[in-house]
Amino acid sequence: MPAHHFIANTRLPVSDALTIPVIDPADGQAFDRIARGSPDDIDRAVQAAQAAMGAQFDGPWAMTCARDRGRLLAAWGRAVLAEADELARLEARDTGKTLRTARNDVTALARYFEYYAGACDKLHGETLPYDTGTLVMTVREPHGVTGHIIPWNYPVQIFGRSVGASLAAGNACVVKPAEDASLSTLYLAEMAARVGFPPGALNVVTGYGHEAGAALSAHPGVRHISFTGSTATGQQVAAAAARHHCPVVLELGGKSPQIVFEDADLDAALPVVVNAIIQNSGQTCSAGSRLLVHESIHDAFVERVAERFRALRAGPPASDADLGPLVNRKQYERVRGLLDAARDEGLAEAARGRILDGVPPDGYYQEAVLFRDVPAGSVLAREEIFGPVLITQAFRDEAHALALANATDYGLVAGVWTRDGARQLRMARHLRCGQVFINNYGAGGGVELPFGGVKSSGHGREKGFEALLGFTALKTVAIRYGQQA
Ligand code: TXE
Repeated sequence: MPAHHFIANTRLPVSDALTIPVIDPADGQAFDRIARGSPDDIDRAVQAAQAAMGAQFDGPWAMTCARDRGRLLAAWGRAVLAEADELARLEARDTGKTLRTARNDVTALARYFEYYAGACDKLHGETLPYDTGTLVMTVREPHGVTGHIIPWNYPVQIFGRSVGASLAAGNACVVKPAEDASLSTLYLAEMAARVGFPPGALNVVTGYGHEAGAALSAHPGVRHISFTGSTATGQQVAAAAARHHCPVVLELGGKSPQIVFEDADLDAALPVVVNAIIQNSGQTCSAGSRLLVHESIHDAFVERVAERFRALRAGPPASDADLGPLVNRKQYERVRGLLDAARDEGLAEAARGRILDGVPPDGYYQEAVLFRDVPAGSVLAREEIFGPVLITQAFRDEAHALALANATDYGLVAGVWTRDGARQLRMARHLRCGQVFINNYGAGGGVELPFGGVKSSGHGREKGFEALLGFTALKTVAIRYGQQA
């Protein structure tokens, strides 16, 4: 299929000169091409979305009632499940994630559509006490055109949570997927047209961040932006959006601690702690990348983690490997560079997994690596690595654990393992982050749970009903019907 954008339910092919190769991270070879979107393409997509909304919110999409928006989302969710295998294969090939992870992502995508389908007609305002003689009510309205800049680590899940919520709230969307992972987004847009979304409700422009992404965040027709990605790019997106007073939700990186107290159920903690860093080869914003363990059990518990690390295998997505390759050469080199910097600091590896024999030589395979007793000032303790690299630190007591956990610019997630109920509540209260998971990590990814960060991890919330509220503008309507008291 020729490289194209998808605007107003129509494929818009581009000339070969305006394309970007799609690289398979498993072997480093190009297997497809996507369109390299320009500011003009973004403008076309925004105009299509504006036409769907109508200048007075009287266009075909704006006039689609909540019940029917819900039915469309539900139909889309069913279509996703019916084509789950194909979507997962496409996603795994494009991103390098294991087929197992891609399958989970697709299941979550369907669940987002299902959840937001049911939420469309429960999104309501309030009536407020005021004067006698005046009725005041609030009405939740869509922003209009929303922009969605999506990263490559969980393309379908992030599409589902952000586009699902935005369409449920009645907005029309323009999506700019990551240049490294656009295929599933294009596939989903075709599916949306097939299940009946009207032209312009969902538009996709592929391309580079500094071209198409920058044009989308700077477009004055865009009235809300949802961005997931790096902290530095998030700042640029927010600055561009601020010039036209456009609200922005930023879901940025993390350096999330997993804190294991001496009274924890260590058998339950062990597999979860390991999975929290190797899931998606560590390319997860909420990766539990710092393991803080009470000094009385640190060495013994870390040895159990090390044993697991030694058994981990990196390999192609379709194999039975525990970790797929990293997404691209840039990410591969970044992780290798941070590991080199750690060695320059004199940090010693406590354990290393392995790469399966016979993997293609140009694939971006990175073994899982464990470093123990890493000083707080080390590059590995500070930087988001976005690879399967876990560090450990020992803590003396609860206050020390909190100080270490909060000693980061980020504030996305924290995991706490303890059986002490009062300590659970104290930790939940004092950890500076967007979500705290106690005796679990990630709560199975529940789509109902609001998700987002504080500090450099961003602001605003994705997922759950909270995200739906964020995709609306509140209008206050006051009706005078009698004498004011
Ligand atoms: O991210 P970028 P990159 C972190 C992770 C990773 C690092 C770099 O630490 O190692 O970021 O990854 C688009 N205006 N995360 O370079 O640049 C881009 O095309 C508008 C954390 O891939 O932030 C893509 O669609 N958009 C993270 C998206 O932004 C721009 C997920 C993300 O790319 C743009 C990914 C611009 N000027 C990386 N420049 C998470 N929070 O989950 C780029 N983009």
